[in-house]
Amino acid sequence: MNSAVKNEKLNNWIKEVAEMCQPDDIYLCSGTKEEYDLMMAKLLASGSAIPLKKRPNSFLFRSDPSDVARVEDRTYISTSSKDEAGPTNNWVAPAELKNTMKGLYKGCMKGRTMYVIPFSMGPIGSPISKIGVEISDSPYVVCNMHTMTRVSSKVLELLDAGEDFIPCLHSIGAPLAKGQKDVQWPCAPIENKYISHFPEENLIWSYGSGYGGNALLGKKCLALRIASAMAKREGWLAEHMLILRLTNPEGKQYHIAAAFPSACGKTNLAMMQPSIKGWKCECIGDDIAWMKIGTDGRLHAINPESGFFGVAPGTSYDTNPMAMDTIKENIIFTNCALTDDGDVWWEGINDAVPSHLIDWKGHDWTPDSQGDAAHPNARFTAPAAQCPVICKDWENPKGVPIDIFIFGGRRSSVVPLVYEAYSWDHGVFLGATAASETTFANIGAVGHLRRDPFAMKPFCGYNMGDYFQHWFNMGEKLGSKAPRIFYVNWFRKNQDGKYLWPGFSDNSRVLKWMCERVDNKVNAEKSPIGLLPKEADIDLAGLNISSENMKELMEVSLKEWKAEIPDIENHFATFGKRLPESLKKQLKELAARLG
Ligand code: SAT
Ligand code: MN
Repeated sequence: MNSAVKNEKLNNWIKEVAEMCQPDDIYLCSGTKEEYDLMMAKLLASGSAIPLKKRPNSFLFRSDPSDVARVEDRTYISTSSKDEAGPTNNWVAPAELKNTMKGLYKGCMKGRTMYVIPFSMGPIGSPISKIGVEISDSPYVVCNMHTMTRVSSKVLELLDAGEDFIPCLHSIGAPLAKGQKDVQWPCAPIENKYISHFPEENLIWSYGSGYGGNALLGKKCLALRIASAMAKREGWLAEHMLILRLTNPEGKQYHIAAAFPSACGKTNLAMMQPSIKGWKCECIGDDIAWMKIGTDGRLHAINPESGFFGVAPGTSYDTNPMAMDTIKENIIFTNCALTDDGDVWWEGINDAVPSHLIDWKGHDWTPDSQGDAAHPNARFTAPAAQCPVICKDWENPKGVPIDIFIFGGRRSSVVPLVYEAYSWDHGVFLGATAASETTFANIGAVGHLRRDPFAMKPFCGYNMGDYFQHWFNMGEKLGSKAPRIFYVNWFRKNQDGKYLWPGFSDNSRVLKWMCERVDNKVNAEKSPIGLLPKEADIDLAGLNISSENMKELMEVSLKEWKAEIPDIENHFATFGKRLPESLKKQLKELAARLG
């Protein structure tokens, strides 16, 4: 190791893991630029990284075709009883799961270097932050962790000063025999992949995948699954939410936290540039929010990450110009296509489809080829500080006070563009019943409707019935200082399958209405599902949208909504005794309003 670790718990853990995984070498990471360059040089030499002529200090990676997204089927919440993990999680008893995984970990780092990566989620030293140490045998993970988290030797100093850390063990599960040549993206077959969490002891064990949330353990594993369980115990919130600051023409600021499932446009909304005059939007985070009640009694949010792991396909100067300007240099691209002049390309990046590309699998591609050139879950890893509209308070350890919560998902029908909850409890009901058509962000069936409560179905580290109750409890603590809650659907389609709402920068029109509701500037119309905007109250100035389209967008069909009730009942039934009474009450009230 290039430097000694003084912390006893860390030292013992490193020894224990090294004995089990048997790496050739151990390397303690310090988080410097030199270290990043060194790792990249290794990845270039091994042929894993492809330098991009068109983007300084940027590299393209191609994953194994079996390792392209999170694997929810192979993700476990291992609590002592199955009931604690609840119906939304896969469960295996801790002793059994550890036993299985120890068998896989044995000798799994042979022929490789074991990297010890000390990192902070949230600004280093902030009382709201948490420390993790990831052990990984992937230099690609080291580079990504540098961007997505704060990797630093200062974190070790905090450990020396007595702070605790969350151990995050990761192996790609591909030992090398002596003389064996490495492949471009080593990983284990799907049946050997395990993404395991032991929330009762704040521990993460991941095996077999090198991709995104499966491998960058600070993200979904620590900042959501483990943190949500900690937040429940400690009385705060760890949520799958973007955070943005909206400023109105008079200079008043509003802070919005919004939960949408993976690949439903959180990054686009977080960096959105309003199409309405005089309004300004700044980005604080695009994926995760940690929120605590401050001394002022309000809920304050921080973004625990320091980078964006954004979906590339569909990102363009039309849809998200700020992301395009963020990813000009110092970027890791994964599973994008490569142009002949050394740039990345993906479906939707611009109108011009090149006549020749190398696709994400490394094969020649022309517009006549079958299949996409970039994988639909291709990603960019980008430093948040490079975003032109990053908010000056994005690293403020005090966080920003949240005014508005938004829930939503992808629904081609039924759900209107926007509505407001009648109360906090009704808002919790909206979060708990949120549904979305599934995307490529998880390996599994795409496009089918699933209930994804609070966009946390894949990320809640304990029984989701208890999670709902935790939200009710937080509302009680917040009282009149609780944020207002809204539900949106940018994705409603007409009968021809065309989107009814332009989305992107025009979503500012919907956010403006929310701010005006918060300020009691506009009344809303009561409907069975919640409070709807009055026709004239969504600012459509400069937007070419027909009033028929607006009507269709805002339509609440009693018949369609009545048909949702049995589905919600089934969804709720899965939580059994853990389903809060308040949710049953909300469902009854909805049914009564629908008549
Ligand atoms: O792969 S990640 O889990 O980090 C991305 C996502 O699904 O949101
Ligand atoms: Mn996400």
